[in-house]
Amino acid sequence: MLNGQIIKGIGGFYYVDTDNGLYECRARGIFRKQNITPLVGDRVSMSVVDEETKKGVVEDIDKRDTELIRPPIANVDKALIVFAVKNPKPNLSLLDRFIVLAEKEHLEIVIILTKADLDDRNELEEIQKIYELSGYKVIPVSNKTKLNIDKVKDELKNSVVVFAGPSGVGKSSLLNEIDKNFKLQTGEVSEKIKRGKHTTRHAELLKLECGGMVADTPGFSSLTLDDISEYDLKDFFIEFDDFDGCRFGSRCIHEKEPSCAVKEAVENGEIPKKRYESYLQLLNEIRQGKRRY
Ligand SMILES: Nc1nc2c(ncn2[C@@H]2O[C@H](COP(=O)(O)OP(=O)(O)OP(=O)(O)O)[C@@H](O)[C@H]2O)c(=O)[nH]1
Ligand SMILES: [Mg+2]
Ligand SMILES: [Zn+2]
Repeated sequence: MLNGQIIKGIGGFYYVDTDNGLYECRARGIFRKQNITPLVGDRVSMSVVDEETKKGVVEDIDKRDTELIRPPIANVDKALIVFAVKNPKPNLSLLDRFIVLAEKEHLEIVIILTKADLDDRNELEEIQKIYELSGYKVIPVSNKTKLNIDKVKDELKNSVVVFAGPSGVGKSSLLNEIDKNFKLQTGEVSEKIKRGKHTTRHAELLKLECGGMVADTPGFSSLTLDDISEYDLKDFFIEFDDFDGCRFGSRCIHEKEPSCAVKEAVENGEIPKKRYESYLQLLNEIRQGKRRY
């Protein structure tokens, strides 16, 4: 038996990186029966079927430290959430959904705003202000002018990081700037509808010269918050934490309750209105989703 990590999965094959090299593995049938899908990032035990052709079988999956369903990846400790300021137009509701899912997994979060070179109406600054006020680190980037590529590199040191965001925002382009050896495929954004073309098809973990690992992933265009209850949602909007003086204490969901410190902070501009509106929208979606079942 060998220990290793799945760095890529394509069409039922899992590529396991071990001290003895890279193996192409099938998963044991029992996983399918138990409804377990191996994920990129999984630490596994594998048996060798043929050493010559480097073929094997994934026998066992270690307990995951963290797990994301979209993009599908296990055991990362940090998420670089990548959105473009333009082409495609940033969907902040989608950004907030991803933040919620990443907070739920206790990932460290950094927001990367790409295509700064296309920002002719100062939209980048507006978005940056919102998320910095919420407490997040925001890095404006341009893969064209190479703005802040070094700052992104600093974020990758000694960490296992996932790049996540919609199609066409420049995740693979940014990784190619970080390491010229990656040579990841990048794709045009459609002229007419200004959307990405889903160029990256599979999540892939790549080794960094500085010691860490980074995962390029396929872009996504929607996210649902299936496993989160309406009472837990507030815990994943970290800016609410600073305001705990609600009359109903920790039971307050900051919606219709009187003397709510969070609502007051929104009025005062201490919590961004956009984020609070996003919170209410997600709260309602969760309730409607629950009613369906
Ligand atoms: N102007 C400008 N264009 C960029 C920048 N970064 C990427 N692009 C372009 O945006 C397009 C999409 O880039 P990709 O790197 O393929 O985007 P992606 O996020 O990996 O997309 P998926 O793999 O589909 O999820 C390409 O045509 C890039 O040349 C940038 O900073 N500025
Ligand atoms: Mg890509
Ligand atoms: Zn409240």
